[in-house]
Amino acid sequence: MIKKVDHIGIAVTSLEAVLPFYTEVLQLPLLRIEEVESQQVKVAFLQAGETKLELLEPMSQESAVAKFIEKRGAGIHHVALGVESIQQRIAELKEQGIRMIDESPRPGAGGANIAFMHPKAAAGVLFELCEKKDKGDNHNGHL
Ligand code: CMX
Repeated sequence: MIKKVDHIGIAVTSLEAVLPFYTEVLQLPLLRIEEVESQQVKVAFLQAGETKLELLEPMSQESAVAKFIEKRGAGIHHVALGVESIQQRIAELKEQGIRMIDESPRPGAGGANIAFMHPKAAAGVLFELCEKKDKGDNHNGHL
Protein backbone atom coordinates (compact mmCIF):
# COMPACT_ATOMS: atom_id res chain seq x y z
CA MET A 1 0.00 0.00 0.00
CA ILE A 2 2.78 2.44 0.93
CA LYS A 3 5.52 3.04 -1.63
CA LYS A 4 7.83 5.21 0.45
CA VAL A 5 8.01 8.15 2.80
CA ASP A 6 7.43 10.96 0.31
CA HIS A 7 8.27 13.74 2.73
CA ILE A 8 8.40 14.78 6.37
CA GLY A 9 6.57 18.00 7.26
CA ILE A 10 8.28 20.32 9.74
CA ALA A 11 6.47 23.32 11.22
CA VAL A 12 8.56 26.50 11.36
CA THR A 13 7.77 30.05 12.44
CA SER A 14 9.88 31.62 9.69
CA LEU A 15 11.22 29.99 6.51
CA GLU A 16 13.69 32.80 6.06
CA ALA A 17 15.12 32.24 9.53
CA VAL A 18 15.57 28.45 9.27
CA LEU A 19 16.45 27.91 5.60
CA PRO A 20 20.18 28.63 6.05
CA PHE A 21 20.36 25.75 8.56
CA TYR A 22 18.95 23.34 5.97
CA THR A 23 20.77 24.65 2.89
CA GLU A 24 24.11 25.71 4.39
CA VAL A 25 24.64 23.57 7.48
CA LEU A 26 22.92 20.38 6.25
CA GLN A 27 23.62 21.30 2.60
CA LEU A 28 20.27 20.00 1.35
CA PRO A 29 19.24 21.24 -2.11
CA LEU A 30 16.26 23.62 -2.04
CA LEU A 31 13.77 22.35 -4.64
CA ARG A 32 11.12 25.05 -4.52
CA ILE A 33 9.08 27.41 -2.36
CA GLU A 34 5.33 27.73 -2.87
CA GLU A 35 2.21 28.98 -1.14
CA VAL A 36 -0.65 26.54 -0.52
CA GLU A 37 -3.55 28.96 -0.09
CA SER A 38 -6.08 26.28 0.86
CA GLN A 39 -3.90 25.23 3.81
CA GLN A 40 -2.69 28.76 4.57
CA VAL A 41 0.94 27.65 4.52
CA LYS A 42 4.07 28.70 2.68
CA VAL A 43 6.21 25.62 2.08
CA ALA A 44 9.81 24.94 1.12
CA PHE A 45 10.83 21.52 -0.18
CA LEU A 46 14.36 20.24 0.31
CA GLN A 47 15.75 17.04 -1.15
CA ALA A 48 17.10 14.70 1.53
CA GLY A 49 18.37 11.67 -0.33
CA GLU A 50 15.42 9.66 -1.57
CA THR A 51 12.89 11.60 0.45
CA LYS A 52 12.16 15.26 1.06
CA LEU A 53 11.68 17.66 3.94
CA GLU A 54 8.74 20.08 3.70
CA LEU A 55 9.17 23.17 5.86
CA LEU A 56 5.78 24.69 6.69
CA GLU A 57 5.39 28.34 7.65
CA PRO A 58 1.86 29.45 8.59
CA MET A 59 0.43 32.25 6.45
CA SER A 60 -2.28 33.13 8.98
CA GLN A 61 -3.42 32.35 12.50
CA GLU A 62 -6.21 30.16 11.02
CA SER A 63 -3.64 27.77 9.56
CA ALA A 64 -3.50 24.29 11.17
CA VAL A 65 0.26 24.81 11.36
CA ALA A 66 -0.14 28.05 13.35
CA LYS A 67 -2.32 26.20 15.87
CA PHE A 68 0.22 23.36 16.02
CA ILE A 69 3.12 25.77 16.73
CA GLU A 70 1.06 27.59 19.35
CA LYS A 71 0.27 24.33 21.18
CA ARG A 72 3.42 22.28 20.66
CA GLY A 73 6.09 24.61 19.32
CA ALA A 74 7.99 24.29 16.03
CA GLY A 75 9.11 20.79 15.02
CA ILE A 76 8.04 17.64 13.19
CA HIS A 77 4.42 18.06 12.09
CA HIS A 78 3.51 15.16 9.78
CA VAL A 79 4.80 12.19 7.79
CA ALA A 80 3.63 11.93 4.17
CA LEU A 81 3.34 8.44 2.74
CA GLY A 82 3.55 8.08 -1.03
CA VAL A 83 0.70 6.00 -2.46
CA GLU A 84 -0.96 5.19 -5.75
CA SER A 85 -4.75 5.11 -6.20
CA ILE A 86 -5.32 7.41 -3.22
CA GLN A 87 -9.11 7.15 -3.42
CA GLN A 88 -8.87 3.37 -3.00
CA ARG A 89 -6.34 3.68 -0.15
CA ILE A 90 -8.72 6.04 1.69
CA ALA A 91 -11.60 3.57 1.21
CA GLU A 92 -9.45 0.73 2.61
CA LEU A 93 -8.48 2.76 5.67
CA LYS A 94 -12.10 3.72 6.29
CA GLU A 95 -13.13 0.07 6.02
CA GLN A 96 -10.65 -0.61 8.81
CA GLY A 97 -12.34 2.01 10.95
CA ILE A 98 -9.62 4.65 10.58
CA ARG A 99 -10.91 8.19 11.03
CA MET A 100 -9.86 10.36 8.11
CA ILE A 101 -9.58 14.15 8.24
CA ASP A 102 -10.06 14.09 4.47
CA GLU A 103 -12.55 11.50 3.23
CA SER A 104 -11.71 12.38 -0.35
CA PRO A 105 -8.43 13.60 -1.83
CA ARG A 106 -7.71 17.29 -2.13
CA PRO A 107 -4.95 19.29 -3.83
CA GLY A 108 -1.72 19.71 -1.86
CA ALA A 109 1.69 21.22 -2.54
CA GLY A 110 3.33 20.40 -5.86
CA GLY A 111 0.03 19.46 -7.49
CA ALA A 112 -0.22 16.24 -5.46
CA ASN A 113 -3.49 14.73 -4.27
CA ILE A 114 -3.42 14.42 -0.51
CA ALA A 115 -5.53 13.17 2.41
CA PHE A 116 -4.77 13.29 6.13
CA MET A 117 -5.55 10.58 8.67
CA HIS A 118 -6.57 11.86 12.09
CA PRO A 119 -3.64 11.57 14.55
CA LYS A 120 -6.01 10.12 17.16
CA ALA A 121 -6.61 7.18 14.78
CA ALA A 122 -2.93 6.76 13.93
CA ALA A 123 -1.08 6.29 17.22
CA GLY A 124 -0.60 10.03 17.75
CA VAL A 125 1.08 10.72 14.38
CA LEU A 126 -0.40 12.97 11.69
CA PHE A 127 -0.01 10.89 8.50
CA GLU A 128 -0.69 12.25 5.04
CA LEU A 129 -1.39 10.05 2.04
CA CYS A 130 0.22 11.66 -0.98
CA GLU A 131 -0.34 10.74 -4.62
CA LYS A 132 1.86 12.42 -7.17
CA LYS A 133 0.41 13.16 -10.58
CA ASP A 134 3.78 12.74 -12.28
CA LYS A 135 5.67 9.66 -11.14
CA GLY A 136 9.01 11.43 -10.80
CA ASP A 137 10.31 14.08 -8.44
CA ASN A 138 11.85 16.25 -11.10
CA HIS A 139 11.06 19.59 -9.56
CA ASN A 140 13.24 22.36 -10.84
CA GLY A 141 13.47 25.22 -8.39
CA HIS A 142 11.28 28.16 -9.33
CA LEU A 143 11.73 30.39 -6.33
N1 CMX B 1 0.66 15.54 15.03
C1 CMX B 1 0.16 14.78 16.05
N2 CMX B 1 -0.91 15.14 16.79
C2 CMX B 1 -1.50 16.31 16.48
C3 CMX B 1 -1.04 17.14 15.42
C4 CMX B 1 0.08 16.71 14.70
N3 CMX B 1 0.57 17.45 13.71
N4 CMX B 1 -1.83 18.23 15.37
C5 CMX B 1 -2.75 18.11 16.33
N5 CMX B 1 -2.55 16.95 17.01
C6 CMX B 1 -3.34 16.44 18.13
C7 CMX B 1 -3.41 17.48 19.23
O1 CMX B 1 -2.27 17.40 20.08
C8 CMX B 1 -4.68 17.11 19.93
O2 CMX B 1 -4.46 16.05 20.81
P1 CMX B 1 -4.94 16.19 22.34
O3 CMX B 1 -6.45 16.29 22.25
O4 CMX B 1 -4.45 14.92 22.97
O5 CMX B 1 -4.31 17.43 22.86
C9 CMX B 1 -5.57 16.59 18.78
O6 CMX B 1 -4.68 16.24 17.72
C10 CMX B 1 -6.54 17.63 18.31
O7 CMX B 1 -5.77 18.76 17.98
P2 CMX B 1 -6.18 20.28 18.20
O8 CMX B 1 -4.98 21.06 18.57
O9 CMX B 1 -7.41 20.37 19.04
O10 CMX B 1 -6.46 20.77 16.75
P3 CMX B 1 -7.62 20.47 15.78
O11 CMX B 1 -8.47 19.32 16.22
O12 CMX B 1 -8.27 21.78 15.52
O13 CMX B 1 -6.77 20.04 14.49
C11 CMX B 1 -5.90 18.35 13.09
C12 CMX B 1 -5.90 18.93 14.48
C13 CMX B 1 -4.80 17.31 12.99
C14 CMX B 1 -7.29 17.75 12.84
C15 CMX B 1 -5.65 19.54 12.08
O14 CMX B 1 -4.40 20.12 12.36
C16 CMX B 1 -5.71 19.11 10.62
O15 CMX B 1 -6.78 19.01 10.04
N6 CMX B 1 -4.52 18.83 10.01
C17 CMX B 1 -4.48 18.40 8.63
C18 CMX B 1 -4.19 19.57 7.70
C19 CMX B 1 -2.83 20.16 7.96
O16 CMX B 1 -2.14 19.84 8.92
N7 CMX B 1 -2.41 21.06 7.02
C20 CMX B 1 -1.15 21.75 7.08
C21 CMX B 1 -0.10 21.18 6.14
C22 CMX B 1 -0.60 20.94 4.75
C23 CMX B 1 0.45 20.65 3.70
O17 CMX B 1 1.39 19.85 3.89
O18 CMX B 1 0.32 21.22 2.59
